Amino acid sequence: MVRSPIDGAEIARLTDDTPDTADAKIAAAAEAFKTWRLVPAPRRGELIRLLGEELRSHKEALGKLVTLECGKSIQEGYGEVQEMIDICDFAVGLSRQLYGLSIASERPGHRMTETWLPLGAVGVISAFNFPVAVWSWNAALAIVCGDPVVWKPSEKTPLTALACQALFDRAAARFGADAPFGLSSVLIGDRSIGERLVDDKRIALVSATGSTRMGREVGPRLAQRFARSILELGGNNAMIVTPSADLELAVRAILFAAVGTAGQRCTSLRRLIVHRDVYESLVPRLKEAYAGIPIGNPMDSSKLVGPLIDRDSFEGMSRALAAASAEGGIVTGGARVLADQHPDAYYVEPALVEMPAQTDTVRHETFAPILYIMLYDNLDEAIALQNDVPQGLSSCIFTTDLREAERFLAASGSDCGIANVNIGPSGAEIGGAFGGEKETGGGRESGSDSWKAYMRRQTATVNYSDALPLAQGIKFG
Ligand code: UN1
Repeated sequence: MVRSPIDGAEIARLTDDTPDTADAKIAAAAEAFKTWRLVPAPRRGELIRLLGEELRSHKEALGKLVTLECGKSIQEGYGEVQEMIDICDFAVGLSRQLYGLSIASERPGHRMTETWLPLGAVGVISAFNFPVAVWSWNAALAIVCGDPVVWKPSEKTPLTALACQALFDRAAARFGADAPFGLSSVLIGDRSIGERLVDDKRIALVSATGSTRMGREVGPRLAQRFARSILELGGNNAMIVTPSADLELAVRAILFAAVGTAGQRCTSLRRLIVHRDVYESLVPRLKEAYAGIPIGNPMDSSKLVGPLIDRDSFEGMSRALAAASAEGGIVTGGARVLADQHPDAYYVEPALVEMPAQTDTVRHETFAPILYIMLYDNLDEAIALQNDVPQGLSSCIFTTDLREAERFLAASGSDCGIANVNIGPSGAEIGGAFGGEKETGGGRESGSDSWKAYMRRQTATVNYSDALPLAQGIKFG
């Protein structure tokens, strides 16, 4: 049963895949690989171009479905579909740029190259909070790289996944007969279906987005069978606000990053590290801005904060606030609202928590709109605090001082996969590689050269001479 977090009402009932139907989809993907890998990459790009067209013409409907199913604001629902369109455009260009290398051989009459070849069927496991974009980052690249995709969406958001599959099927029908059956499919079900995907030898790579707890299970299972993984796990993203920061800009960035998507992005701002000299001018402004945030039905475009995904999530938030307050935190906000109108939905006031130190609760990722605020006196201390968490996804500094900005980006600066200056930690563009270090899992998706993870590298040496010189000058016989 699928429920909308907007009011808790049932919106659909779906039949789960059985072990047999899941097996058939994985088998079809493995079979599809045999022909799809031979289709020229620019032609594979044409399919993704058509998918991009479908997404463009259905942006509004799919954006609304995203909002209905996961509860993010309608602007962010549309933004998520735009992110899918962007990655399709990127992948189409990429389909003509899967460049290898030509390497100088030490042997006369020899030529060395490095070529990128299709890898095999790819499994995608995605979370509820970006129910469609994360699939598209993986699928658009994988398909251009020659790999079929089997997608296991979150149990909380299967409808948007089926909608994407329907759009893909339309694009494939327009593309023609060289799009094989099984090139893209969706597995509906609980974690046992996900486990089948992870453990199946026919799946060459699994790209999994979710909690660190999930990654700790998926990672070793894949390693056990020497399969590849792309892990996008928890984040605990911070902003350092320095004395020279443009505070007006900082407040706006904090609001979007900390309360957007009701704090349920892996890139959401969770920690604010504020210099003592600006603490008194920033924190009261922030409290004032928080007090005016419109909370409510995310389909109403005047509301910026929608509901949490479910009751568990609300309970997790309440537990974290109670723990932070027991550790000396001063909590502003955090109460449940609109409970009379929506007894089965969980709308909350975003919370600010002024902390005396970076405690265990702060170091833990709670997937809810809680922003912990801490003080600092010098930049080294602030960077140390920023890095002293288990996660390493995104980070940022607000400063107009060039030296501070560069120190933050240097080898001894932020240890995250994403480090921004005068921009919040969330809302990355698709052109860059997306992902992070430490317990975030180390994977990279989306832009830059992330495509290489979906291909196998082949080093080839061709001897066009009539001699057989050995490398390293070895004489053999
Ligand atoms: C996620 O929350 O899993 O940078 C992905 C961002 C978005 C993607 C978030 N482009 O916030």
